[in-house]
Amino acid sequence: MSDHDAINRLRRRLLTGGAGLLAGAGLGRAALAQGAGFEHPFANGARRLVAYPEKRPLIVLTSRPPQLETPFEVFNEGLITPNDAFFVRYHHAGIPTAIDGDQHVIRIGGNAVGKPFELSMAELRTQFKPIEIVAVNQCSGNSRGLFEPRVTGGQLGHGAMGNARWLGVPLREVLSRAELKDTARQVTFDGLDTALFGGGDFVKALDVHHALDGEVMLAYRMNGAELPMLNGFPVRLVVPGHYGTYWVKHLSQIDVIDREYDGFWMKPAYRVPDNDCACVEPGTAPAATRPIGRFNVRSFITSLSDGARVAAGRETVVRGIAFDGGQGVREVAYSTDGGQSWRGARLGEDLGRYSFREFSFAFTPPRGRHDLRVRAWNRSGQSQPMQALWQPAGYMRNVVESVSVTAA
Ligand SMILES: Nc1nc2c(c(=O)[nH]1)N[C@H]1C(S)=C(S)[C@@H](COP(=O)(O)O)O[C@H]1N2
Ligand SMILES: [Mo]
Repeated sequence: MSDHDAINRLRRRLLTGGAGLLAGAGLGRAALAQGAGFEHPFANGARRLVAYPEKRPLIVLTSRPPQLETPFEVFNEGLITPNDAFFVRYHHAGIPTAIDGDQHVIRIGGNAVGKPFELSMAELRTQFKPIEIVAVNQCSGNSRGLFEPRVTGGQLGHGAMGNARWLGVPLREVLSRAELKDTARQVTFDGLDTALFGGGDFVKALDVHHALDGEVMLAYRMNGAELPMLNGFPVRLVVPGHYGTYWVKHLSQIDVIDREYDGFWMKPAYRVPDNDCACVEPGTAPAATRPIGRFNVRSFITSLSDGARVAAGRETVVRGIAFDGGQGVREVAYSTDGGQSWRGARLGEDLGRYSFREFSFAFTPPRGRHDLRVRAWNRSGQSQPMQALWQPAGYMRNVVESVSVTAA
């Protein structure tokens, strides 16, 4: 069987096995039967684990549209998040359930191009030189469920992120065929999903100089395979170092325009307080906002979960991951006494400055409870706050997290 047949078979499987599940009134019976319980460490944190098409059982936030979180243990299995474990985020219930990858085209236009054109997937694959970047995709609201005081929006744990090897064509190369005018100011991106129950179509925008940076890409492979349907088959935008909201899936329309785009999903949605910390006093509203941008610095212990038991008096190697918005991780420090004293962790394999970076440290705990914390710095010296920052949308949590373990 050729690669092509295999892919078609996959799409058909999705259509028959998944259409009812995805487009119907919610979860199918087959999926429900697999549903085990899962509890986030915050009020109303009870979730179900369900296997959607092309996915292993993931933590369900909503079923229509599907919004799925990666169980945190997955991040301890390796630096790359497998496609079948990669989180899923949609805004609208009108998601595509079957796409013929060979018929799909991206329309390129807008009032600031001299030459609008249509690009087929075959042209995208064969007429350009692809690039590959390992990059983290993280939802702006990752970890939102932990905000204090609580905020509205999807109550997520830490699983709305993932790290993958993306293969695709730099947007710059594609747009070079469109003869951009001097008036070009922003580029907008639209995908095949539609708003079934109101709310504007999900359209995002980047400034033209960002869109043309040679790294923003039209990705058609993820970890050596086609994109899973739920992660944007057959092509999505990858915006390295930037929050997932810009990574438009099932990309179908790109417009270069002569103004700042002000559609709902750029304004008022997905904005952060326009100051250095992107934060405000808890419970207050920001005076001014800007569109959310790059990731701040984060780090997580992955090999031990909160409440874990470890052997007293024996060396335990603790592992974890750190990442930032593209400077790259320079240093990770760890504390085993709740943040009173810190030492340097060992950094592991470097898959590039947009990737998760592994770290580890050895710890020989005496009997009792230990509050483990990790804190990362990037190459420009930015780090993580010891006290959580707050903002009304619940974006950009990056406080130093605490993992409490008991040695016995
Ligand atoms: N077409 C489309 N693309 C989209 C979205 C969407 O609702 N529709 N959501 C965005 C948001 S907010 C995030 S966090 C990422 C999530 O990517 P994933 O579902 O592949 O994990 O997709 C982005 N791309
Ligand atoms: Mo998101």
